[in-house]
Amino acid sequence: MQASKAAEPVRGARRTGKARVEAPFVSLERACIDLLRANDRGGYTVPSPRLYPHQWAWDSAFAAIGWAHIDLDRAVTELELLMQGQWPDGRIPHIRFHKPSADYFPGPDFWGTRDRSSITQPPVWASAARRLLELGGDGRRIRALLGPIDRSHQFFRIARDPLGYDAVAVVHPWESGLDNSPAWDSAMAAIDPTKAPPFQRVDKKRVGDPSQRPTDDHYKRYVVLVKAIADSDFGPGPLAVYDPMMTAILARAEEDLEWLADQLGHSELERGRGTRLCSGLMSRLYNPALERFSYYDAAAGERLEVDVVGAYLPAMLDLPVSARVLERLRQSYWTEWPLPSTSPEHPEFDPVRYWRGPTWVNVNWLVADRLPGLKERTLELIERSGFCEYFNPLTGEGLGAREFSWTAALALDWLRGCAM
Ligand code: 2M8
Repeated sequence: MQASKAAEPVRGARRTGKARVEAPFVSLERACIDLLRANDRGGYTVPSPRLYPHQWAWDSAFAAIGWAHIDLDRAVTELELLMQGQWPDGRIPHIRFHKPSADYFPGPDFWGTRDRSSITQPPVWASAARRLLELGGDGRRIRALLGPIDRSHQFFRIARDPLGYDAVAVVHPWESGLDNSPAWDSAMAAIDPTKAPPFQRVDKKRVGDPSQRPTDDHYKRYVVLVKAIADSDFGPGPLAVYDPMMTAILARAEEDLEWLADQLGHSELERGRGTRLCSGLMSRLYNPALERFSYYDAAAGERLEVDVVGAYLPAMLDLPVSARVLERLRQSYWTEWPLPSTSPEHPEFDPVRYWRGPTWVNVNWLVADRLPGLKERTLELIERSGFCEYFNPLTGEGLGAREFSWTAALALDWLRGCAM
């Protein structure tokens, strides 16, 4: 499919800043395009202008998927800039700080780096590159990304699998992308918040209602981990939790990288890594009694049975148990506005606090082709509440940042008839 040329703005829609991006929309598709253009910083897309003014890794890959429907060359540039931030050991930093900004904490000085963070994020960039090629992106430019993408995948095996499980263990909740999920609570309990150096949060000022953001106690622990990683020469630090969702995303990315290598003639790629990750998921993290996946705290040697959406996300893959896991997910997570990020039955479920209950468009996008009705319901939610960062799964209220890029990018991908 060829990306079509962007249409002119539609009259009558409400404006915020330069873009017409607030519900009700005259044209949702038009509003998605306007939002991505408004959040473009000349080659990379900020997740949201006020709360997240830098380049975040998985946000950027999702934005590239949106851009592919507007301007394929611009979409490839997004991934090129993302890969340019790569560390020598292959990791793609979860944040790249292109310009200084007082609007975000922690900045590079806190990370102990010049212009990038020292942890990574869910590796969705191979899957984004695949989408770009499928939509007609420049094969020569995309081929040049395959070596760096390959090295970014190898980083997980070298530095994020301490027990040799053929799975991914995150070293910071921020690395998982689901930062504040109850999945990390028990491992984070071992991190001493009193060790945090003095710091000033900016996020609470940007999102008016602090009940939608992590608590100060959690933030102190995040900061302690950032410092511990810097102090260990950017090695793993004290936390390592095997994460089924991150592992599933990498397994999908490995499949997509193999597909790209076949299409573009990249013969150096080592094959079969995706299959190994699927075996790791099944043998190490699947719990047949619960019909979902577990987390595993490698530092404590403890299996963690937490009922959060990430425990079901491996069902995005063709695993022998996927149908069963999807059925469970539908039974427990089909709220008024699915999917909540934490089961409503979980004692820590909170419908407004970030990653502890709200619905997120990127999570839905990852499984939507396997859960009939989810795509339509999510588009309805965006039509109704706008391009919010996340949404109350019970009421549909929009929460967190407004003008949030991946909400628009992935909605546009759906509207143009694509599925993961
Ligand atoms: C959130 O994470 C950042 C830290 O990386 C933050 O709260 O400051 C998460 O939702 C993460 O998944 C996302 O990539 C980032 C930017 O949208 O915001």
